[in-house]
Amino acid sequence: MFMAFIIGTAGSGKSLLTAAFSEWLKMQKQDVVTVNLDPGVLELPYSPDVDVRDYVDVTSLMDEYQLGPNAALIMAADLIAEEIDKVAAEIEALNPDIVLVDTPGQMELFAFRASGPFIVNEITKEPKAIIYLFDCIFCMNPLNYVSNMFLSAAVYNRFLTPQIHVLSKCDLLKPEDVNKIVDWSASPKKLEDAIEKRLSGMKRILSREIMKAIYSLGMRFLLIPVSARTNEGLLNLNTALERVLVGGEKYTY
Ligand SMILES: Nc1nc2c(ncn2[C@@H]2O[C@H](COP(=O)(O)OP(=O)(O)OP(=O)(O)O)[C@@H](O)[C@H]2O)c(=O)[nH]1
Ligand SMILES: [Mg+2]
Repeated sequence: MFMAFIIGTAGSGKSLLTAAFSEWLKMQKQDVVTVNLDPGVLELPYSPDVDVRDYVDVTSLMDEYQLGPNAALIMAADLIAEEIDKVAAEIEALNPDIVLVDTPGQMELFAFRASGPFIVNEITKEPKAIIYLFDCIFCMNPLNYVSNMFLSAAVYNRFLTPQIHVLSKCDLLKPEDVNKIVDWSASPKKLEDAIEKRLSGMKRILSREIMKAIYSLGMRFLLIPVSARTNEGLLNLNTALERVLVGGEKYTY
């Protein structure tokens, strides 16, 4: 069994990608299961096979402990960690070859609290990967792009798990803009040129130095443009995932 955790900032397209990619994998005759780890979500664009809302109810936490929505979500994140054995048992009973895990809307709840890495470690000992989403709408400008690189590096630092980088919602940009962002991701020189050209003052200096610091650590963020609306790029995403998880083989025979 292989597991991919889909992580990204709020609204970056995690849930719709879980929906589109799981359907695409099913069409390729792959044996896939979807898991919803977002306790606060009201509606999902797919029917999760395993749903953390069966274990943790954010509305009752708000009522019972007189919490606001964010405090209740923090509490929920910690309670999920306590229930993770049951979630893992449900997944194991389904015995799929590949599991797609949709993570909570607020990335910091999952990535920057102790419970997230605990959940990723405990849910399975099988090979796993993270699919990190760069929301294309926030990548048009080199300043935002570098901020997203920084966040992505921070996520890597938390999980130390193989990470694949996706430029999500690419149907919303013109192809030339998608190519430009992909070029930045492939070539530090092109990103540096864009920083020099389009930013000034402190923003230019900070963006350039953050970029250099990340590259000097050997981290690379080659982006795969994907649309969960048109299914563009799902094949490339799958190839990258297969390479990381199964050495280029299929998950299911
Ligand atoms: N055009 C387009 N819209 C998308 C795509 N993916 C997601 N969206 C839209 O972006 C919004 C957020 O998508 P979600 O899939 O809910 O994103 P999310 O990261 O799960 O959001 P939270 O869990 O609330 O943080 C929705 O309105 C989606 O319809 C895409 O590939 N193309
Ligand atoms: Mg979501």
